[in-house]
Amino acid sequence: MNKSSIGDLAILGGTPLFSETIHVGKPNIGSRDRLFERMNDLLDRGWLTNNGPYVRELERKLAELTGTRHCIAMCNGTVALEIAARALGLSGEVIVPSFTFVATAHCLQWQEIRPVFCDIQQNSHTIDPECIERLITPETSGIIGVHLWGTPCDTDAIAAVASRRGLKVFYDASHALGVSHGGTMIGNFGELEVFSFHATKFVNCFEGGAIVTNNDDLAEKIRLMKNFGFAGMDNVIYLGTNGKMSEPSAAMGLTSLEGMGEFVAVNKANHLAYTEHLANLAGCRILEYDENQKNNYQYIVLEIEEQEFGIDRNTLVKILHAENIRARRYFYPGVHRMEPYRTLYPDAAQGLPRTVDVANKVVTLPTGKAVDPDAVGRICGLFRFLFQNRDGIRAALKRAA
Ligand code: T4K
Repeated sequence: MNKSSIGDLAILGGTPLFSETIHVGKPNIGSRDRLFERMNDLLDRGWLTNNGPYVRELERKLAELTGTRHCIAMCNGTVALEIAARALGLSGEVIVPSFTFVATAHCLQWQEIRPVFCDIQQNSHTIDPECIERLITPETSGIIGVHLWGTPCDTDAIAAVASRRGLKVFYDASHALGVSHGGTMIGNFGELEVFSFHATKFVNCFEGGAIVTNNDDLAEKIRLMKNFGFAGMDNVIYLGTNGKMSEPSAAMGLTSLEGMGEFVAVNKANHLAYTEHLANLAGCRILEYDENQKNNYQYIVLEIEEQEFGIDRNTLVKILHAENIRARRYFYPGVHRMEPYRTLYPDAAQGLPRTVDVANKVVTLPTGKAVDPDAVGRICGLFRFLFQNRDGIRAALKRAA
């Protein structure tokens, strides 16, 4: 039911717009029959992990999709990032954006490499190559770019800085499976790229990740590293860890990959519906994708300008949650304002004005197969109602506080 008066808002005691909560990050479930077939098959086979046939098939399919020479599947994206940094021999300082999921920085700090936080470009939310240049010191060994929301970084500018200053570059492509950039698939930029297949990603392995690269030696090293350094039975030739993906995860991944075309179509239709419904709504900008490239449309990202919209982002999120719309403030407050970074590098915010600004106004809205155009229409109808009644709502919330 749509809202007709301010008192209808759930935050003020009205009935929530949705009787069941709709989440950002609700997993896309592909064919259950195919998944259960694969589960039965792997149980019958009695091969549950350690480079099983489903993991190898998933690696082949991901390499094919990204057009890369090698894909190494892993237990999750975070371990893949840690292994990536280690395989590239990064040390000292590495330049990363602060506006990202905390794992991008943790993968460095975990192995005592200092993440040096870099600002983002205002429109794309990706790392700003000009800021990178200013942060380079004699201790800098590399750069991690993040294709945030599936929006590719400015890879040409980053490659130019890196080659001028002798730095290694890799990309956290956790959000960017199936995306192309200048006609080249994500997976082919930098020394390597890392994907996440966490349950909340549009293609998922329950938990999972992968590194793709076109470098044969690097791929070999990564394969050893993710399997304790084993080069064959009883033969350890390298320091390694356990980064292996299990067969049930690969079974989910293969099933999810088969549904990818459908998931992208649903995400694209939802993105279009949000864009049309929110067009011309003051103070509400939806992040666009480059329609000349391949996109996965897995995030619906809004920037809320309080002055124009009339309601600040944090209050908006509380209103949405009361209506059973579990919107998220990704990636608030910025990694530099989380521990241990806040304590270790208290001055970092000074160089990050755009990160702080964007982190204070972004909200991500539900999409994926759990959301249909009707739900998008109702969510956007609520946004229009909030905008039209902004003064009264602010006053009513103040009285209720
Ligand atoms: N780099 C980047 C840029 C990343 O975004 C991520 C992960 C990584 C690296 C690391 O990759 P992994 O090591 O995770 O493979 C979630 C995910 O846990 C995380 O994977 C993801 N980024 C991040 C953006 O989102 P939280 O802390 O928001 O998770 P949580 O539990 O609050 O769930 C998010 C929403 O999804 C909730 O509204 C509920 C819904 N949900 C979640 C799960 C797990 C479901 O509906 N079903 C589910 O099974 O981090």
